[in-house]
Amino acid sequence: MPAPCKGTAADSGSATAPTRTPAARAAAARRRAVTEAETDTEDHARPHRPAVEISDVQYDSPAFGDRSNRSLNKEWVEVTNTGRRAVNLDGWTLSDEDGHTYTFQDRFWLEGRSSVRIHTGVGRDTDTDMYQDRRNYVWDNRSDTPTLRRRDRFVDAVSWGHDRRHGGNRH
Ligand SMILES: [Ca+2]
Repeated sequence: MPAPCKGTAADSGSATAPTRTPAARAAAARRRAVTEAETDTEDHARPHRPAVEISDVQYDSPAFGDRSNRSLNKEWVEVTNTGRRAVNLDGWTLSDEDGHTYTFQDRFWLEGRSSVRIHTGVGRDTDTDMYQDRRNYVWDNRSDTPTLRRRDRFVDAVSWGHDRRHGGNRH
């Protein structure tokens, strides 16, 4: 399959930029406080890159078409924590372009330097494999953009197929 291309994260580096007015400073301080609170569990060695990213996607199940649970589970998105510290994914979501959203299970910690695959079908969650428990494919084979968010804030996304015309509903 064609390699998905990476999306670009919104730049969060402006919090440390010099500011000129008290109001701007206050706003910057608020932003900084929020940023620091939210990046507390991330890898501080690379503050401008998300420590957690979408590292791989198999959007076209090799067993495409039969819609068996086994086939559904061969459709997956892999999420990797590239940082050293474990990250709590409580409240994180993974969505497709149509708004189908998977919410990570409560209190799930992704260990540093480790990955978890989010399978489309039904299964029992483990530290390395989690399941959306869907009865149909979710990642469109023609074009789609799995998007990872942390409480509605963009973290990472990958896209494929957007050089082609949209149309149809082939999963
Ligand atoms: Ca698919």
